[in-house]
Amino acid sequence: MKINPAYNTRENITELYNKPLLELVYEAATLHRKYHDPSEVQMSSLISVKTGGCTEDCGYCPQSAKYNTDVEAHKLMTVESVVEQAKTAKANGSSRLCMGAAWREVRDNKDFDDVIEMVQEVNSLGMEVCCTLGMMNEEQALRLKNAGLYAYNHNLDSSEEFYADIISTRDYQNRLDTIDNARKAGISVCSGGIIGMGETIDDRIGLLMSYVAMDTPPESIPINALVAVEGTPLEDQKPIDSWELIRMIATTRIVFPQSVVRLSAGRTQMSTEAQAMCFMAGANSIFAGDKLLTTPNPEFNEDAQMFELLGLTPKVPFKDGEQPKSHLDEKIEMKKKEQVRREQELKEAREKAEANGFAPRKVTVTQD
Ligand code: SAM
Ligand code: DTB
Ligand code: SF4
Repeated sequence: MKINPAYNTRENITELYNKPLLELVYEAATLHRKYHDPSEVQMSSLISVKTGGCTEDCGYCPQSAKYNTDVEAHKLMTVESVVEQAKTAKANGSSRLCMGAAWREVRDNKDFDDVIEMVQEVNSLGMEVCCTLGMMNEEQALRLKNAGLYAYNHNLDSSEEFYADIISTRDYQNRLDTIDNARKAGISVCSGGIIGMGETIDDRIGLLMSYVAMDTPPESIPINALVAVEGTPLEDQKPIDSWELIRMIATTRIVFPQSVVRLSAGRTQMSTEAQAMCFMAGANSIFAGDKLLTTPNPEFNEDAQMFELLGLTPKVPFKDGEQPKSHLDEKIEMKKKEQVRREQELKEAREKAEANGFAPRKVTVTQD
């Protein structure tokens, strides 16, 4: 039951969303127990591998170059430092590592080659690797899949109607196309939204309806509470009430009984009691570690205490699917061969020149 047949229209999902809260949570908890082990919660860690300077204008995002926020732009991290951070996340109980880049879309350049290597390396640590790199085409999705990517995160954020109010530099269909490309490449889909941006309840239901309309809904659905960051157009949005988040999580759990529902951004403002209600309502994943991409998140040890208190255990990797194999990447291999060929040519030219009595000239070979 990937989509609950009892709740697959706008009308009956709205009715569900508006049920008395405890009824809604009870129904969600009951279904949750049928399809999942309620004591298990997936811990996923985020690394912002490329921060800030993004050309998009997503109204909620501190990484857009259009807004004046405290986020400093950084170029792509090195493969080594990503692997170091991944090891720490694994040692702290995370089974999944999600690498985020402040890109509008993936480009076929050296940075993408490096991301491919990051995916290979983190997959070889035995973690589920997820990326969120903006839009991508089918060929790029396949390269990521062959590198060992497990999941791709690409949020629809809200309803199609509300989308244009928060983003003008791309449209909803662009997002749907990228999700489709991930799906076609055999990558598990992670897609969800944000509440607290000024959207209506209809918009929240509209987000869920976009997933109901898919042949296969996302395996993983993150529900974020807006982190209102100074300098963004949504800086003055009031924090949403925890009850609204609990209601949204319970509704998502009931409509998509088999998906993983992630209690995502916004946990620093929530009490342990409110988070406990989210787990009761069917949330079975969190982002772990003291930072999301650029904003704070509870520390590993705070979450460890909460897990202990609530009797929760971290989910082990690859419980819902096989570990993908990392294959050699054709493009990177071709580049390496080309580099070897050019170095050989230069060596021969130097030897020939020296044999003819010319002084050697210093030449540096750079890789594109
Ligand atoms: N650039 C890529 C993209 O937009 O898909 C990947 C990174 S982007 C930061 C990933 C997601 O983070 C967004 O789709 C949005 O749902 C979420 N996000 C960004 N800023 C947020 C904020 N201030 N509060 C809550 N969620 C946020
Ligand atoms: C998702 O749904 N939430 C995460 C992850 N996917 C990439 C990102 C939350 C970002 C919150 C704002 C920030 O830290 O920059
Ligand atoms: Fe760029 Fe992603 Fe932020 Fe939008 S959400 S501005 S695409 S980093």
